[in-house]
Amino acid sequence: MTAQADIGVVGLAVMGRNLVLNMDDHGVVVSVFNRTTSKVDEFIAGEAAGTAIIGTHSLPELVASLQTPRRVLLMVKAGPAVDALIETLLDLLDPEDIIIDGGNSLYTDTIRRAAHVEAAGMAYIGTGISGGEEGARYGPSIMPAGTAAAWPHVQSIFQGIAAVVDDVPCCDWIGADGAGHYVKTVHNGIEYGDMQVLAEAYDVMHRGLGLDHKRMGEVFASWDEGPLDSYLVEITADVMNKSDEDGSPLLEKILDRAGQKGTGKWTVISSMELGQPTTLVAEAVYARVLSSMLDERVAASAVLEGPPPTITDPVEEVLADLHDAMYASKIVSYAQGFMLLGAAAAEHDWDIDFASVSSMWRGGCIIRSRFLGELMDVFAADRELTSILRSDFFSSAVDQAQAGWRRTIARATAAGIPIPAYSSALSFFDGYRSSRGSANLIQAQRDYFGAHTYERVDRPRGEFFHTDWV
Ligand code: NBP
Repeated sequence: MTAQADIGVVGLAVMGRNLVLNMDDHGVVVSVFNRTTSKVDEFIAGEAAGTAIIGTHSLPELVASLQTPRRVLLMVKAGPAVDALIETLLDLLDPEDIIIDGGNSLYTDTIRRAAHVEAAGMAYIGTGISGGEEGARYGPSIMPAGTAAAWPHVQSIFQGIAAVVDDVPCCDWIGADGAGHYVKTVHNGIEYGDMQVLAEAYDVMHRGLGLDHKRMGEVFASWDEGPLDSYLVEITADVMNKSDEDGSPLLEKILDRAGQKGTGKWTVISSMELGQPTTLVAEAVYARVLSSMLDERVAASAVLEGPPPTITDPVEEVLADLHDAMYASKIVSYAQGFMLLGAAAAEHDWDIDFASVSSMWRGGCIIRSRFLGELMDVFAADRELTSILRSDFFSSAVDQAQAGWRRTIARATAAGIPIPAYSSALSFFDGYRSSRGSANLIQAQRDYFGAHTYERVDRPRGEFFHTDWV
């Protein structure tokens, strides 16, 4: 086999196939391999017919087809398959060659793998790729990190196939080892949050106000014209308008039992480990967990009473407030997500540029939105900013939305409609803006039962006191 391909891709499931076709569209010569080799033949004879894509039937054949430095992109199921492929490739590749993992790997696995591959003299890139099938085919958001020396060898390929917003590709170098997969994980966590704030708006409109699906579709479509303009709001409007075969709204035929694959949970676990209050994502994950306990909920609904889920205030007022509740909650969620990124960057010594991350998320990925452009501007104006809530733009946006946000929570709570994302975001906001809260009592209790000591407001920080409380 002649070494003619620019990059080899292992894994021809939905993501791998579409990325390969995208690369081919951009003049990149790709050779491909899949464990089940019949899928290589089907791909070459089918979707890839007439392209320059090269099919191979073994990893040695794939490696032999590549120009040096060899670039091998793994697009396989995250987990042990990645480790097994790396071990085989280390025997086949030369120093300076590059192994790239484009799956949804856990960032701690990527840190371990990067060290392992670099110790063998090769380069390792772990990259988040967002946007699903459509993004992979026509322009995803790509978040690569790892061996910095490898970036110039993949930059033109990655930036060439990525989504583009305002002439800027939604792909840039994130940092060392697991930084790219970490950024992708937080992206997915934020995605859980964005979906939850939309689900809560639907519940308030549907059960609380009794709006029909056409009207709800119009409300979501109108929100897509303003500061909430985003892919997820747009598709939510489409979902409202979709009818089943009998003409009734399809949405009401779907079991309210949400699935999850783990990246939201990883975000929350990491936030706990790093001591960061990423509360809205946590509530979004827990809301999915509670939703999945369907039998338990059905049994509980037979014995537990609550108020009728009816909101009787004027519809237009409720909708205007609901919009503000969504917007303010979303601002808090992104503030929390970037605080988490900042803590992870400090912990792992990653030099993550928040303006660049916001820019990369503006296109190609599920959370793409107008909001991310504003976020990018805020971070670009102040590279030291730790929380967007302290920026002029977002503090004034929250200020304007605050009254409607509070009224929405009051109405939903009085009507017994769960709004964990809105209310946890507001509790965070109220705690975050308080220079004195209630943790003095926690410290007193801890000192009472466990002699854990406390600091005093009238003494320098770092001096600890214990009281004999009885
Ligand atoms: P899947 O995650 O469904 O994985 C299927 C691929 O992995 C097939 O090519 C399969 O080969 C291969 N594979 C498996 Br499973 N075990 C293997 C092993 N031990 N050795 C070699 N190959 C193995 O594919 P996907 O949905 O295209 O996703 C690929 C990656 O991208 C995943 O990490 C996923 O989390 C991530 N991702 C997916 C999406 C999405 O929307 N689907 C979006 C963003 C990121 P086979 O054909 O022989 O079984």
